[in-house]
Amino acid sequence: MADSFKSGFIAIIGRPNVGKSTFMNRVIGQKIAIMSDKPQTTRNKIQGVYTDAESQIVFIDTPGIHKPKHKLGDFMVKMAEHSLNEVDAIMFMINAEEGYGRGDQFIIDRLSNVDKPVYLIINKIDRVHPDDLLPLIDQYKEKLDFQEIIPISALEGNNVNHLLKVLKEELPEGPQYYPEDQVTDHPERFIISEMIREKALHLTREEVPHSIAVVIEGIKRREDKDMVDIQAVIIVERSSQKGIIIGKRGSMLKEIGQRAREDIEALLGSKVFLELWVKVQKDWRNKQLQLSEFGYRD
Ligand code: GDP
Ligand code: MG
Ligand code: K
Repeated sequence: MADSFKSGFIAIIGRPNVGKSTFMNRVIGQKIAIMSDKPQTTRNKIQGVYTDAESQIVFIDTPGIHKPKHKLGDFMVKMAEHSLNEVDAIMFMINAEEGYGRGDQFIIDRLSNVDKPVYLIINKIDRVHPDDLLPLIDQYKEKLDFQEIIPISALEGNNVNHLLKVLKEELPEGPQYYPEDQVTDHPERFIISEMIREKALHLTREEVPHSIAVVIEGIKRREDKDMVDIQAVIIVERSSQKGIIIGKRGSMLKEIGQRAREDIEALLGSKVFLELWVKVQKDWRNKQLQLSEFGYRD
């Protein structure tokens, strides 16, 4: 490994059908393509991990940043802005064939609250005459101060290597977060854990400290039906806190689970079976460093 290995997180955002999945497929390759064929992947927030000899780029799709079909609430929008502030750079992808639209305005409004470099990626340039790009560029330039504007064709590959090179330059020096052969993960884990944590704090009227943690131990979509199984553990530091969260004959934990499940179902767009339990673990914050997952970096 080179001694100045670079790594980081890049959010890909953009309206549906602009070519985000196509770009991921091209960059990450075959394995992710199989997943992206499923219609729910766009709601699934898959992330792709690109690794080469000197860098690792973790691409994430940010829930709540796209104009929602139904109202997901302020919480989601806040979470989306929060997670955009956690990444190293943002790729805002548009379709060269289309003009500026309301969906873009929604995204640009979110982006204007975010203090990270934003790259405007104009995709599908194979479909337009080069002369048509300039007015489009001018139109978007007015809306936001982009770090750079890069036209590509995700389908045919034009300029994709250049884009990767530019993105790599944006990344800080850092570790390899994921093994080379791991190309996807569930970035929605963090949001799901925050949803559960929020319910726990709210329903116990904050009788437990904010430092409680929720760790998602498993997320799996059932093959045969539209159902996602999730196992999560609420970690507290004292057994008295465990008692509060479990409640009388488990009533509190049941309520937390029920409310969290409703939010998670809205997030994932499918039914959820949520298993929730509570564990006492002293000093868990010190152990936090061992959790390399995105979202646990304070
Ligand atoms: P997403 O919803 O943003 O993930 O968009 P997809 O990657 O699913 O792409 C939507 C459609 O646009 C698909 O039919 C792709 O084949 C097509 N597409 C994506 N990128 C390009 C491109 O660079 N050129 C052309 N001509 N079509 C593209
Ligand atoms: Mg897609
Ligand atoms: K996607």
